[in-house]
Amino acid sequence: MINVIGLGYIGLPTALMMSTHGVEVVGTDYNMELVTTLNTGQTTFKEEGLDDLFQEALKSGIKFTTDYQVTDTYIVSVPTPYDKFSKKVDPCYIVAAVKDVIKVAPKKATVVIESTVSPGTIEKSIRPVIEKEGRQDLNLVHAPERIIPGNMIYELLHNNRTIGADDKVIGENVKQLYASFCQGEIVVTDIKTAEMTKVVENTFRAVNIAFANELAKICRHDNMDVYEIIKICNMHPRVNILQPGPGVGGHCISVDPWFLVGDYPSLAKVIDESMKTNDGMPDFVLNRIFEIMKEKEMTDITRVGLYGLTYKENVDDMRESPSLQLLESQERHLASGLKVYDPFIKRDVVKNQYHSLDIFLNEVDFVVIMVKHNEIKENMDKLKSKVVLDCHNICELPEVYHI
Ligand code: SAJ
Repeated sequence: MINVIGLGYIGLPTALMMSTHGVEVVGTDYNMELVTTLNTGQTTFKEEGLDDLFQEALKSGIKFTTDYQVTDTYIVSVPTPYDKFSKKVDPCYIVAAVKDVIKVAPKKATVVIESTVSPGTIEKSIRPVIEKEGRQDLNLVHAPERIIPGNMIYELLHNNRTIGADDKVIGENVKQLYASFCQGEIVVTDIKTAEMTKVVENTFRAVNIAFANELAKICRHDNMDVYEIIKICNMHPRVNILQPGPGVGGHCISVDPWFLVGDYPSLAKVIDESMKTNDGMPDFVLNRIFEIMKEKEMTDITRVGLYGLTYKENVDDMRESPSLQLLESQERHLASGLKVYDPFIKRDVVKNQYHSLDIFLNEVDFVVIMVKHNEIKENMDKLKSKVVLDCHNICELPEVYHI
């Protein structure tokens, strides 16, 4: 039996996937409310295909509880925040989960950590925890998750994976477990390499996006079309530039690269600058709104609306989202009034938030497309009479503004 600890964005789909592939699974989370929701037959977030997988897993006998199980394999998938000041990873949730596992784990059990951590974290922060309790018999393994919100189910099945272990045999055993559902290639390596590869993957993307954002600023300054330029450059066989945007959100690409800056401040220069570039984009958009209002002789900020609150398209996750950062910046500048709408956010989370696209559009003359949800792509004609700042180059109406 596998005990999956932490039933969030990664733990839940992973537990369901194993359960539907012949593995006996118990999911544990210390959040009683979350466990109750799952036990009443409902999922806790929206994700393509998740509900169907959940129903299938219930039929396969998956269980959810707040109790840690006595078993030989644990998978820990809890969040890893970072300290905003030092930029270092904060492994407190992993430490807490491992301490709880130690209390019940039988001799020689394997503890697989899926949560993203910076290189050396397991050695520096987790191993001492098990040693302090005299539990050197436990096997620590790192199997960083790699799935992208919006396409999690497909990617769980098809992505390649990395398993880091001290011992090849233990690594191979864990590989067999993941191979129960994973059709990709599974590489076994050591723990520190596995930790580093995960952070590097997200850093690669963050730096590439920062490059695109920097190009957007250069092109804005000299009146060039950044999208046309990136499109042509990407026709070169060895160039693959990502897309500029209103900023980078989510709990991965906007967070993980900071771990390297925090641990290697005098070495991680390109990464540091890239992160600052991406973090500066919501302010850049705010400034574009100001410029466009001036050009259009608009003075009423309450007639301006942000479309989208989530960190990217077609998900309901708002963590670190560029829209939230922009609204915070508005407040820091002692201003208020921007209207907001997102079809995926049903509760009121910010001021002046709307829950109907049509009512929102009735109340604004200037729409800023912050997120490229399918909904707005399908309703582009409703923006015909509006001033539009399209941060994703998805709107083909004439006279649209870009970042
Ligand atoms: N973004 C851009 N321009 C782009 C692509 C994305 O501005 O060309 C923005 C998005 O709008 C979003 C942010 O970047 O705000 C991040 O979105 P994303 O879709 O690139 O990635 P995440 O954070 O949802 O998921 C990433 C993935 N990592 C990589 O692609 C290397 C995923 O595979 C990881 O599992 C996940 O991080 C994680 O948990 O680490």
